[in-house]
Amino acid sequence: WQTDKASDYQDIYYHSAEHIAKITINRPEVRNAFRPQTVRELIDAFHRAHLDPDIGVIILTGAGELAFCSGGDQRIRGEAGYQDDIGVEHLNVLELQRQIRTLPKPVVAMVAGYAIGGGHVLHLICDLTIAADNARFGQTGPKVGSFDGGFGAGLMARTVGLKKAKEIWFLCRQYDAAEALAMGLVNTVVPLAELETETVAWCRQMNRLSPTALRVLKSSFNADTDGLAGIQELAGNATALFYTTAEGQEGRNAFLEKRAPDFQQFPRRP
Ligand code: 2NE
Repeated sequence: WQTDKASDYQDIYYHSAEHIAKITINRPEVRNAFRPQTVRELIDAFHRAHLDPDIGVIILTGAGELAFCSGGDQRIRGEAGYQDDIGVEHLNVLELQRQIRTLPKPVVAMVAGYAIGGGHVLHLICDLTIAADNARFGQTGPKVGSFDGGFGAGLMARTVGLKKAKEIWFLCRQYDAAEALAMGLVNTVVPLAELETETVAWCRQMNRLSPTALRVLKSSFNADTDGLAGIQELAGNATALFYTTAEGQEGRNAFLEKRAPDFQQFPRRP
């Protein structure tokens, strides 16, 4: 992996290799819990990977073998969110969730150890999850006075079914990797020592496929759940593809050349 020297992140790492970006939450002393700064840096890193034409697939992971992420840092939880350095309270992880969901490249959660609370929702939001055999999953919200009724509830129900999703939230149990696989919460489970090799193999396989097909498919999976925002995402791909056609370009050219557009030259296909 190459370290990104341009960034001066405190809470995360950004690495890249072979058209893969690897974004790592680096707060192992708190099981990779996030604070507002962590989330701000993650948003910046995902933005970077999104815009980099050399990157096809993104991995999200946690430093060390004990945790992927344990959710919001409870030590700095104030009365209306998680406090930053100047005392402003945030729930900016919700913005990060939307970003991971809508950025047009596959995002793979690489989970060793705990994916708990808001950290569990982060892996859920990722397109695929590769789990090590020591991974443990669960929500804690009702135990610690919190909940995620957005994607945390709705996407969970779509992923594992309504009954199981309610069990996960209502009982706050933890599930091991085999149980997570059985309920469709993860894509595969591998020995801890093989976690990164296997994850990279999945990423390489996706990178050999058509980026446009993957892009449109990702937005298609969102379209039926995300209402007009989902349709906007899917339709944006249609617009971008239309821009690449001679028919789309005729409209732009005619405007720039101050003439009437000639759309008659294009077929009206059945
Ligand atoms: C993650 C888990 C299950 C790990 O257990 P274990 O036994 O392996 O470790 P331990 O001893 O609990 O944790 C090690 C150190 O990490 C800190 C602990 O306090 C401990 O610190 P020291 O005693 O060594 O000083 N730590 C762990 N998680 C932390 C956290 N989230 N914030 C701050 N410090 C944390 C176990 O630690 C656990 O259950 N952690 C809490 C999980 C949790 O409840 N997360 C918040 C859920 S709410 C949320 O994330 C959220 C939301 O619901 C809606 C919007 C946004 C966020």
